[in-house]
This record gives sequence, structure tokens and C-alpha cells, in this order.
Amino acid sequence: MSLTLVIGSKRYSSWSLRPWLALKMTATPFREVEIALRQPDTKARILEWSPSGKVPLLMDGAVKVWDSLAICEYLAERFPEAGLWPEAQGARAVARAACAEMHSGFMPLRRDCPMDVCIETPMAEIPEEVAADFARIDTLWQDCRQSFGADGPFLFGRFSIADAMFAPVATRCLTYRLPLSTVGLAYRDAVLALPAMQEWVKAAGR
Ligand SMILES: N[C@@H](CCC(=O)N[C@@H](CS)C(=O)NCC(=O)O)C(=O)O
Repeated sequence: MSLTLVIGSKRYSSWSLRPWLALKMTATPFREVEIALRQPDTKARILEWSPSGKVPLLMDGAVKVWDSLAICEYLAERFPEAGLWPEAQGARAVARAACAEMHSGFMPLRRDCPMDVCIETPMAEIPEEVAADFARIDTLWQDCRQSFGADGPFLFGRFSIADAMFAPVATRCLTYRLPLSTVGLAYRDAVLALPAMQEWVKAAGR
């Protein structure tokens, strides 16, 4: 087994957290290379590994996979026993739709509430566009929990890639004290309580 995951600073790199968490949940040992973001040499250091000039990037022998969602998909195929996608076809399709929505959307939330797992800074006034993104995410979380979540505390019951994709939103809820429904709050806490999440936050310097 020669897996290397290249990530950005644990404090800030939301895209890195996603496949890192998915990989942790497979319980597979891997080498981690952390590149400090926001430094003069960040781009050059990332380009030593990643053709896109972005992290995360997974190396599995000669195979290089860049982009968080593509890495998660690769892990699901590479470690089928980890059950990283829900088993039922309908649930799996919804999980993929939720991941795609996260991966391609919520620009105001990303812009105005960047991930920083080392601080807590409640937002005095939540910008309208951020509130709209957040309301949509809370609704999505509630729908998934209600329709598919009977077998555990996560969106599709057992942990899945959908939880990895939304993990950085869970941290932002805490950082910025974004308001959530009761179901959304319980889900946020389930994600933050994962031992792997706590390991990430601790390593980030919190
Ligand atoms: N769509 C990409 C986004 C990757 C991305 O934007 N990564 C940021 C760190 S979170 C990065 O590499 N920033 C470094 C830079 O742009 O110089 C993914 O899903 O992996």
C-alpha cells in the first residue's frame, strides 16, 4: 500500500479535509504531505505534486488523482468494503447529487465564511446570500436525515462521502455560529464528534 495524500494547511484547506476524512474512514494507512497555504511559495510547492496547481491530490503508486470529489470516488472504488457510498441505488444517487451540489455551489458561503478550524467568530449579521445558501444546506441535511438516515447519525445513516463533502460546512457552522434546525444541529455535532475530525482540528493547531 503506497498511498500519499497531498493536502493544504489543515487550518484552512476545506477541499483537503474532504478526501482526508474519507480516507481515514477506510482505516487505510497513508502518507500525508501538508503544504502551507497562503505563503509566497505555496503555488510552487503544490505544483511539485499537482498538475492542477491545487490540493488535494492523491497518489496511489503511479496513479495521480486531483480534485476532492474525484479522490473520494476513487477511494470508494479502491476500498469497496469501506462502504463510502450508500448501498441502495436511490440513496446513492441522492448522495451523489448532494456531493455535486456542494462541490459546484454555495459560492457566497465559501467566499464569506472561509474554513478556519482554529477560530470562533460569530457573525453579527449574516449576509442575505450566505443565509440563503445556509438555509438550503440545512434543508438538504434535514431531508437526507429524514429519508435515509435511520441507520446512524449521518446523512445516509452510516458515514458516506456526502458527510466528507459537508464536513467543512459543519466546522463553519461552529466557527461562525450559523443558525441550524434541531436536526441540522445534531448532524453537525455528529460530524464534529468523529475522532478523525477531532484529529484534524487538533493537528490544525486548535
Ligand atoms: N475543485 C478543487 C478545488 C481545490 C482548491 O481550490 N484547493 C485550494 C485549497 S483548499 C488550493 O489548492 N489553493 C491553492 C492555490 O490556489 O494556490 C477540489 O475539489 O479539489
